[in-house]
Amino acid sequence: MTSDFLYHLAVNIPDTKNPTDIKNQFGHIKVVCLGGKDARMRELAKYIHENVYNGKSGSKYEKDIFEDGHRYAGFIVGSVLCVSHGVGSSTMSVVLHELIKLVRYAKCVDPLFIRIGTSGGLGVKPGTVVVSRKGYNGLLCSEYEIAILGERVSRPAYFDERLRKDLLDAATSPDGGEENAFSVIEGNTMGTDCFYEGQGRLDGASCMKANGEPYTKADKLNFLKRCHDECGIRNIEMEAPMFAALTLHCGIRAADVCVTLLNRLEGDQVNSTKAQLKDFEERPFRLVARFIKRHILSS
Ligand code: R2B
Ligand code: URA
Repeated sequence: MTSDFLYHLAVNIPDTKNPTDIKNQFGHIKVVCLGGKDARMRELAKYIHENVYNGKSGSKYEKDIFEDGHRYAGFIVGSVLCVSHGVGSSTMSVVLHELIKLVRYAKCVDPLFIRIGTSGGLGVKPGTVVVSRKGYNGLLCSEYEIAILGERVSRPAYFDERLRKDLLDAATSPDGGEENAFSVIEGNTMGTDCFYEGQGRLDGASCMKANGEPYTKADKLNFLKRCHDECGIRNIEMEAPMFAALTLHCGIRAADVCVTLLNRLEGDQVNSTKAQLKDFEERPFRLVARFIKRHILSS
């Protein structure tokens, strides 16, 4: 394309061969952090300003650079771009396509994409942070299937190994001790297209099996135990397979870092208090900020 308009970000690139403005604004970006909510991404930018750059990022990190698109929010802080992606794969894939094009037009060098999210845990203590190895879909296959031109296209859905190891390394201090008062583990992540029935919940508007009968608590627990025992799934969210597959397909190194808000073997309702939610949601910030300091800005 000789020109491009990234519609949902309201970013115009009149000359893709010579995208001077885009290079000036985004060419220095090394890490793109993605998370569901606009406000959380604004907080992440502030957190990185304070904790990675010691208050001296020199960035207008509170300004939403994608506000004209009215869909997603974006904040630049130093060499980090924090962007919201909404709920679910279809919503996130739109912003992901446009961001991948953006970093390519800007000629960013080996940019890393890291999703910082929330999830339901499987057999792990609420508040645990899971760094994903592979994404699994709701049929317990590690793939992302999408219809393209009337055909099923299936793509592998695993995350970058080196990036995952570096993130796990950031959980421990240089002397080998734990850096955090919370656990950081690796595990596989199921990403579903439905928060309720897709995740085997009993608190949705419908809880119905394929045969048209309602499913029971025992059915739910059987399924969740299969996820845990047969597939090594430790958390459930709504984007992992698509995110892993699209980044892998486009040659972008990516990671999924999610805190677990509850243990799904014990219940379905997310009823953490506001203070608990704030503490939990900040945990992936702490890990990713330490990773950026240790592995990105020091090199
Ligand atoms: C985790 O939380 C959201 C649903 O509440 C969804 O975006 C996800 O993956
Ligand atoms: N997000 C999800 O997708 N599932 C949960 O159980 C919690 C957060």
